[in-house]
Amino acid sequence: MRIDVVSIFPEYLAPLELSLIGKARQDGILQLNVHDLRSFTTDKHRTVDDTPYGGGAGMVMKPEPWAQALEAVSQGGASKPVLIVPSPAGERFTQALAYELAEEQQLVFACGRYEGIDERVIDWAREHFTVRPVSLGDYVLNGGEVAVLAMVEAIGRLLPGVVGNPESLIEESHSDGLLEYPVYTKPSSWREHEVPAVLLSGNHGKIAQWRRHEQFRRTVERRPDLMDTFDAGQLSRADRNALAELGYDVVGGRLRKRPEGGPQG
Ligand code: ABV
Repeated sequence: MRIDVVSIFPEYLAPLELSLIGKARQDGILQLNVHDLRSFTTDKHRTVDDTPYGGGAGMVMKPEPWAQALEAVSQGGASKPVLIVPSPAGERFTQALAYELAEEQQLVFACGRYEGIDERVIDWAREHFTVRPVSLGDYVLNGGEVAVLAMVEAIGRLLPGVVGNPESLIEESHSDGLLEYPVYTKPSSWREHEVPAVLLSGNHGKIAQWRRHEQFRRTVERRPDLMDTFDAGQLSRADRNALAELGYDVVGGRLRKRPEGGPQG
């Protein structure tokens, strides 16, 4: 995969030289280039922003340096590259979107600063790219760079050969719509806190069932919104019993929360 990142703070992307993503670059699995937007300006002051038409606070990124940068990075390739524009006004970045983007030949990330990029860049870019404004979550950063660090890591680790043991990709939080179960290592007793006895039992059926129950328990507690969209169509009797204890019944392949104080609650 080829990834190009355009930013006025290319040094912000330095962590992409480290760890698994850095290794993927060294191994040639990932070809990642970071570009300084200012190198595509032509004026003496290397200006990238200007005041907003219509008034208001802050500055807007000028269109021409962006057009020059995006033209420079989108040379060649069989398919249109995907242009990802981090923005609190974008669609949510999810594990499902990470899997989808991991299939692309080329991704280009456009890191905006100030109040945003002149919207005409987004319109013009649709001729050359598949444009995806993407949000990491409902909070505001100073620019897209930190969002790009997160997205490149989430996408890069899905490329074949980046994560050493592919099995560790399978059982992760969010892959099956539930949060991950808690994990423990030695010693079995630590500062008067004990590892749950079932994990020391050697009974792998019971361990799998306990972990599944913990996934449900955690998801109910921390992310009840995920229970509403969970695919409950193919659950085992043990799963349905665990969910009943947590106050959820299966109705038409979905989970339905039993009214507080109702039967089984
Ligand atoms: C991009 N906040 S993504 C540019 N959550 C500026 C702010 C910002 C992003 C996000």
